[in-house]
Amino acid sequence: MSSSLRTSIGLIVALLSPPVRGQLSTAGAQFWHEGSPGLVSSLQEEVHFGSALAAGDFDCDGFDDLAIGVPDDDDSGGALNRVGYVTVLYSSETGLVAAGHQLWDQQSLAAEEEESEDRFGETLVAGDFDADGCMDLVVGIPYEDIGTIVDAGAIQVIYGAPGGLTAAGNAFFRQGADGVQGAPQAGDTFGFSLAVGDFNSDGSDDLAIGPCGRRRGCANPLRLGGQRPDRRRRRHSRSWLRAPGRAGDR
Ligand SMILES: [Ca+2]
Ligand SMILES: [Ca+2]
Ligand SMILES: [Ca+2]
Ligand SMILES: [Ca+2]
Repeated sequence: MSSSLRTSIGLIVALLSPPVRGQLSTAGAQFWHEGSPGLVSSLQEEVHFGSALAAGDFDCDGFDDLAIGVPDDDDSGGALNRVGYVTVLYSSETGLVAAGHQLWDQQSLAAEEEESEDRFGETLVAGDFDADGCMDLVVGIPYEDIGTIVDAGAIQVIYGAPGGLTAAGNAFFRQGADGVQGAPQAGDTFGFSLAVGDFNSDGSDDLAIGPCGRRRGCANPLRLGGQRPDRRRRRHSRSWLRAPGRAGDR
């Protein structure tokens, strides 16, 4: 790997805690990148693998797993630029493993189309919004266009389950729909920042979504805790993305 390529593709280093309490160590550290052995994605330049990360036990097996944003990945053989996707690595007692990893993008969730400059996975956060004990994943799509409104932004929620993150019940949120306040405007970049907390102390996680545009800098807390959003209006996945994943340019 050339030094210039090394700096442009993005890399993940996972440091494991040794038995000594309270210390991180490079002993047993793992090194992941696009094209790592066992991953279906191939090594490409300037995809920014790992520019967003979120950890959580998505398959509820007691080991924390890792979601990795790859927001500047192209798709459709390069016809679409910077659509983005998310790789999810699952863990075992030896650390993160490639086996069973998942790729998620807007094609696999079918809530919205893939378009150039969506940057799916620009931001990530994990929380247990339906309080089932499995962590769920929120994917920010801050450059999603809503109709002709450029870069209005949106988020995608993917729920955890004993078999891993599942497209079943996945939810797409944007401003001005499904109870989310505000109207989407060009450049709002809704979903550019995300935070999880139990804001109403009911035992299930809630989600805060910002910034609602750099001009206003507001937050638009959206409570997702307690129960799943209304699924009747959601379209479900077209495909299950456990490895070997989908065909394409990855
Ligand atoms: Ca796990
Ligand atoms: Ca899109
Ligand atoms: Ca959950
Ligand atoms: Ca709550």
